[in-house]
Amino acid sequence: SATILAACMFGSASAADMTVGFSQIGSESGWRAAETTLTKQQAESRGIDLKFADAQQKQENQIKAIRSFIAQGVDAILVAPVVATGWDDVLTEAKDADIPVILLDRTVDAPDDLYLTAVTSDLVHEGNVAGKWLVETVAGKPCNVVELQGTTGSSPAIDRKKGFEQALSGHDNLKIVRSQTGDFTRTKGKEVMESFLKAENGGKDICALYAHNDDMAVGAIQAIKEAGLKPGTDILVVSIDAVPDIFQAMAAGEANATVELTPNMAGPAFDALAAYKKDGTVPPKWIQTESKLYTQKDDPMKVYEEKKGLGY
Ligand code: GZL
Repeated sequence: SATILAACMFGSASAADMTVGFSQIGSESGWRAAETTLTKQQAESRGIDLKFADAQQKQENQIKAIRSFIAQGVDAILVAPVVATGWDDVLTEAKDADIPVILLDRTVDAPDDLYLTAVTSDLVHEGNVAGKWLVETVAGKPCNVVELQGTTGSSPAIDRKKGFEQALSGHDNLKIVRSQTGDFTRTKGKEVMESFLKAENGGKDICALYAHNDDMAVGAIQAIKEAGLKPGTDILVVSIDAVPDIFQAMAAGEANATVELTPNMAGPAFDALAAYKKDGTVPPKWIQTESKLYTQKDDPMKVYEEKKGLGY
């Protein structure tokens, strides 16, 4: 847009004089809510005027919001894309309006010249870390696994499933016997886990739960307890995000492992944007955030306290 052009021509501009539109998925999980909080804090601390739009997990609302940001002539747009497909047209409209788009925490199946960069973790790797932990923990014993998938068609649901299955391949003692979406929410995670328990001999035939995020795991833990079983011992629980509540569950012996996903995707995004605006520095197409395994051995209540201050 004109502002970016001017800044490129005269340099010296920082992010401070930018207006940025943020199309957020919704607040389906504790992690998502923390990402929103941190994005607003990061914008505030950098003097960025952030226009925020919550899509209630509907792609059509995200597309509407992006079109409105284009009409407003914002300097840049952040998008956390709820699903991976269906973005080509609206991203082309942003490109034609010379407005850079940055993807947060999820990717899209679209030509990569339609966005400036994507700030995400390695979602396949996260599933792989979770799967490897389970392989090592069951150590060759037969183990029927149930899987709570993330939002259908989202890149985390696709990639976390892929990574987990890669880790289990070659270990025939581990079998995924049920797999269904819990849409990344506690409520749906509990509901679907209740159906898994009923379908698997009251849960007696289930050895482990793999949930694509901690919120579904926390809902499932409730269902396991209501079925009279002990989560964390009768049924192992491994998930992803490392939100505070999973560490409380770990401290209570009700969850076993989680793979950390930072909710601060906006920091690297705004840094890339400021450099791009200041002197046209083009960032890599993928800015990867770290993934770290936490287990009950990692002093869960200490981690809980640390996390409570970080946007959660
Ligand atoms: C993953 C992110 C996922 C989180 C969930 O990058 O998109 O969305 O793991 C959230 O908690 O709903």
